[in-house]
Amino acid sequence: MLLVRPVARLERSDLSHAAARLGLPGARAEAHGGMVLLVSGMEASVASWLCSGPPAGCRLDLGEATSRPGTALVSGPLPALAAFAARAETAGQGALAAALGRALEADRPPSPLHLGRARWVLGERTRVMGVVNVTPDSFSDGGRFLQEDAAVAHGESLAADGADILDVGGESTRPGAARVPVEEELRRVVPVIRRLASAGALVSVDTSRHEVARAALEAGAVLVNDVSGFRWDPLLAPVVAEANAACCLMHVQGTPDTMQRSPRYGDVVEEVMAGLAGSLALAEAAGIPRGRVLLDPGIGFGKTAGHNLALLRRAGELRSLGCGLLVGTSRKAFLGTLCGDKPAGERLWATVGSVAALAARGGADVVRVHDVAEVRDALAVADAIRDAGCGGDLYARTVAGPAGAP
Ligand code: PMM
Repeated sequence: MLLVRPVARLERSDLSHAAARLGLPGARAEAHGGMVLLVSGMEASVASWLCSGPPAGCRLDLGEATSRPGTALVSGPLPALAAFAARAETAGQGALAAALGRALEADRPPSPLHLGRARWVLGERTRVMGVVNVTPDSFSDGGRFLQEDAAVAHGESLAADGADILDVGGESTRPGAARVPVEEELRRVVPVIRRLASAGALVSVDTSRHEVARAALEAGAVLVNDVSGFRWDPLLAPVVAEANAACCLMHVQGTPDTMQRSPRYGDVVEEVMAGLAGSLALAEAAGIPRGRVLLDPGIGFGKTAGHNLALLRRAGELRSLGCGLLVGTSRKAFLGTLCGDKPAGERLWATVGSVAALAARGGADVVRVHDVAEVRDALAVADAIRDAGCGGDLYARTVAGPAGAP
């Protein structure tokens, strides 16, 4: 799949990593001003068009021909890259032009997300999805909210803590989890969703099954959170489309049964991006517009700690898919490992650290967490640091015009 993504450059070493991805010696990687775009999955005809007329005012490094065919780094000032995208369009390279155009827009907020009657303007602040697991076996809170009343009370308390949306799930997706019968999943989630939604909360349902999604949407849910990204149940996307609902499409390598056995990637960001692009295509084919789609890299779902960290560091690169991003790090195993093998119940501060680090870099529009009050405070600070504008009086005013203009 042809993909173009902006290389996140926090440090000089990021460029050498990009060069290594292309099989080039690190010393050859040099940004030619402005942005650096990593192109992969080019067919031979696209690559030879690229070589025949390198973009004016930009630098082009093609990937090593035998081991990394179809890859390139293109860098340059934004106007030169935009002109190059326009030239690709007129030359009949529509797919390359579209992918370049989306990558050039990646630092702009995606279009607002429509959730039932609500409309979230993305980019303003990081929103919080509170987790309500109505399960006996979820990895961090299994069994605590299995009874309907306990689940509803928990949802209400997360809403009072400031959750923007509540994610109600009736089937654990922890590694090795067995599937529950549909009737049982319905029995667990539908009454809880009905009560929370009728009390005024925005509610999402964490399910991969169309039967459960349909009943949850009828009971008042506005978003379907599918950890399979529409891959496991072909009837799910049409149910979401028909209800004009929103969806969160997550990437997973394998299934919960097998996913943590030995996850492997050549380039984790690229493969997750390709998977999410495929899920987005399934959504669009079913008639779900991008303004109703969130994408999620699936932290811990068929990924090692190293894969998770690379995805969190480079989450912004996934913005070239043009949708809002949801990220779920809450209490996950890699956080425990980073903090000296802490169990799930002692990963609150590690969770807070992860969402703050992510938010300060603009890496997520929504975070999915168990501990809403603590995360809201951390996000208030991280978002404020990210958006800080005033650096003293000289920054607060525009220069006065002539004749005493204000
Ligand atoms: N993680 C879990 C469950 N559902 N959904 C999305 N979109 N993203 C996630 O990271 C995610 C998810 C596992 O956590 P839990 O068992 O505590 O709910």
